Parts: sequence; C-alpha cells; structure tokens
Amino acid sequence: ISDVKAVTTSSYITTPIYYVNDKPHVGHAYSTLAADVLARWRRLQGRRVYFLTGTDEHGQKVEKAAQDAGMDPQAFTDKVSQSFRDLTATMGFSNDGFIRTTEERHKRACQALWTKLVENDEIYLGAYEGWYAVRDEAFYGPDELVERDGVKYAPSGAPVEWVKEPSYFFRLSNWADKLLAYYDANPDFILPASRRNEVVAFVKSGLSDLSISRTSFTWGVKVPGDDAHVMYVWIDALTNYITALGYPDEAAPEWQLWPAEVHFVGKDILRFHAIYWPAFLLAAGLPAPKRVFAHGWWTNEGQKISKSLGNVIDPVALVEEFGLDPLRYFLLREVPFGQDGDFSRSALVNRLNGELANALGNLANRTLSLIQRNADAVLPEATAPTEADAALAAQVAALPGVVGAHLDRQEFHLALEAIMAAVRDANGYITVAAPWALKKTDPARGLAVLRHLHDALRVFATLLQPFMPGTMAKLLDQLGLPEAARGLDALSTKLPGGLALPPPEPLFRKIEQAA
Ligand code: MET
Repeated sequence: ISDVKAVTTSSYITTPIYYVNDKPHVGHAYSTLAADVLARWRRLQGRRVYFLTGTDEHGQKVEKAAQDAGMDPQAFTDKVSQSFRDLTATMGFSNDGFIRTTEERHKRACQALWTKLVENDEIYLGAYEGWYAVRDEAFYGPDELVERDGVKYAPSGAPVEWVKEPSYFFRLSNWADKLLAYYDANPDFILPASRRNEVVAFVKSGLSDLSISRTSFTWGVKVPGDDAHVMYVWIDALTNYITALGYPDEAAPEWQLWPAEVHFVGKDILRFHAIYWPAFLLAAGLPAPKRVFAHGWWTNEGQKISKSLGNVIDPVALVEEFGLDPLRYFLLREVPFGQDGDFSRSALVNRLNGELANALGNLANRTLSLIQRNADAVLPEATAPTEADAALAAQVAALPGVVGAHLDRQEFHLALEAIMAAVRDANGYITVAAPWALKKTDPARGLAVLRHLHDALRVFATLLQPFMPGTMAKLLDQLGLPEAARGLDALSTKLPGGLALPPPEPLFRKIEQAA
C-alpha cells in the first residue's frame, strides 16, 4: 500500500467527440467507459481531474444526416447530441464537461487557433484536387484506395468522391521530422505499441500538406477573413480538446490541465489524433498531449457490427438486461484494452455469474454474514497475520500498487485480472481457514480470520470503485467504510475494531445461462 501516495498532479482525460449522425451504440459507450474508469481512478488517487466528452456536429456527414432526416442541421444536432448526453447518465459516466462543436466558445477557439497558425505561417491558400470519403470525413491518396466494380473505396470501406475546390492547406509536410522526434522522446505517446509502429511507419513514408478548409458546403466554422471557406471538420473537431479548457484564454483556470494525460480514441481515428493533432498544436506553439490510446472494436457474437446487418448493440438495452455495473465490468474485463473483442451474451453471463456473483459476491456475503452471526455484528479487532494469513495479506497489500501501475498504462483488463486473482485466493483462504467452524473450537482465531477477510474485501471494494461505482458503494457501506475513507490513501488507516456492521445484502443477481 505504501507505493500509492496521494498524487497532487492533475489529469485531463478525454473521449472522442462523437458524430451526431446516428444514435449512440456500444462502441461509444466503450470509449467513454475507459475514460470514465481512468478519471475515477485518478480522483481516488486525490488528483485534480477534468474528464471531457461531447459531440462533433459539423461537416458534410452530419449535414447529410440532417438532410436525410428532413431537419435543419442545428435542430437535428440538438436532438442527436441530447441522446449522447443521455447515454452518460445511463452508463454512470462522471464526465466533468460535455462539449458541442456548435457552441460559440468552440467557434471562437477554432478561429483563434487558425489565426495563430496563419501568424506562424503554417497555412496557405491553394486548391485541393483529390479523393474524399464523407463517411470518414477524410482525404485519401490514390494509392490508398481499392476498386470494386469500377467504384473506388477508402481502406475503411467508405466510398470516395473526387473533390476539386479552393482550399487552405496546413504545412503538414514540414512536421514529419518533428513528429518523429516527439514520438521518440515520448515512447508511450501512442499506445498500444503495435499502433505506435503503424503511425511511425506512416509518418516516415512522408507527409503531404493537409487540406483544412472546404468551399462546397457551409455547415462548419467559418475561416477567419474568408467567408467562402468553412474549416475542415477535423481541425474543428480536434480543437474541442482545448476549447473545453478555455483556449485561447491561457489564463483560464482549466488551462493548467493542458496537456491531456490521455485522449482515448478508436483505432480508426488514430491518425488524426497522433499525427494531425500534435502537428497543429506544435505549429501553434502549444504542448502536444501526453498520450493517445487507440482501442479496438467489438463484434457481435462473432459478426462484424453494421447497420445493414441490423446487429448494432444498444447499450441502454444491455444495462436494462444485465445491470449497469456487470456491463461496465464485462466490457473492460473480457478483452485486452487496445485489441478487438467479441461481445457475446454467454461470455457476459459467465463473467457475471462466475466472477462477480460467485467469487466476489459470495466472498463478501459469507464474510459479512459470519460477522453478523459469530462476531455480534461488529468488526473484529485487527491482529497481526499468522503464517496462515501471510500470503493473502501480502497479496492484498501489494494490490493497489499493481492496479495503479496497470491503470497508468490503461491496462484495464490486467488491473481487473489482478484483483480477481486476489479474490480467488481470498476464497481459497476462507475455505481452508473455515471460520464458520471456529466459533466453537477457537473463537479468537475465528474472529482474526474474519478480520483478515474484511481487510481484503475493503481493498477489493476500494480498488473496484472506478469500474463498478454503484455496487462498490453498496459493498463499502456493508463493510462500514465512511464516505471519507474510500480513497486510496485511506487504505493505510486501519478501521477500529468494534465498528457496528449492517447485515449484508446480495451484490449481484445471477443470470440464467441460455441453453
Ligand atoms: N467525430 C469523430 C468520430 O466520431 C471523432 C472526433 S474526435 C476529435 O469518429
């Protein structure tokens, strides 16, 4: 426990801002969940945290979705953006801010950044001629495309169209060497490492200047001094991360939180975050973020998820069926964070029944019921671990440090695995120590065993709070922990013996496994 100190630094943690062309699905919930868990962990460490999510509302893709819905783009984005706000409540997200790119403060920030880039001679007027995929809101070189039945597609499968129009350009070609130096100096800037290698290879192959304005539609932020142009939606979107901290007002109190600790992104938008974004920032004389973490995608029962297959996963329905905390647990437990994973009902039910209800739930219930029956419903006094208790005690004492090290690298699955390994060992300990049989034969030893189990449960519940906040609050209530003693640094203070404990209630509801 000694290696988890109260940390006084601050953390700025972000999710992508989501396009409002469609309602939220499990992929959105997954990105934001990861950010939420890290934000909650940092707060538990005592850090000052700002956790941001929001919606990306400009560009051709959103404009087209509004047209298809027969709505004015602002009314349309108001409506869809609200469904993303609602998701944060459904999923129990603890975001400190929610940003929309149609807000005035954001337009101001975009124009300020643009003006700075112009001042620094990083922008020039030219003409773009090339391929564009509206679905990806991305430009592609001819060598990146594949052709099927005479139609050209981006590597993502999005159809491309030929665009020819006047455009402002950002001098991205000047930044390849400086980006490579930044990656070199910050080896964990892009995680996981496999993704980093892809980005490095791409940058090494040479960067061309980037078209950053459009003239063929108007749903965007106007380019300062040239009303015929709106900004390319990605320079607009990326700027959200600094808008929310008050940019361009560098005296704003939130500005101190820049640079971000982590931008969580899906692997499909890594290029924008790991290449364009640091280049824009460095070109404007601002620090680049400390990390971009690219996570993978879910399949549904082994199948690629797509609207046309009709197998899009609705997080609201999952929360209703399985409960919020089991879902949150499953999403981060099942798949190594950074890799693709399969969403399967039976896997979720197995995790819920096996690890949550059986392993953790029963351990808590057995221990706390025995305290009610055999210890007069009060917490037994702490005693020094005997040889029989030493292994579990040492493992539990090391756990906060182990979990913290994993979360520093966004290894959510490894953090959970470490906690669950200790839960399994605590179950082995209770079986061997058999405190239920000790009341008659050795009552003092019986109480000591229950106290060791209580100490272990307290650590498990404290560490699991970011993953399952509601259920762990209940467990901590049952363990008699006052609100003020639920942070990481409180773990070094022992609870006094004699504390009255309430009778336990089940934490998890098992689900019938479909045949
Ligand atoms: N709107 C983009 C998406 O949903 C993310 C933008 S993050 C600055 O893919």
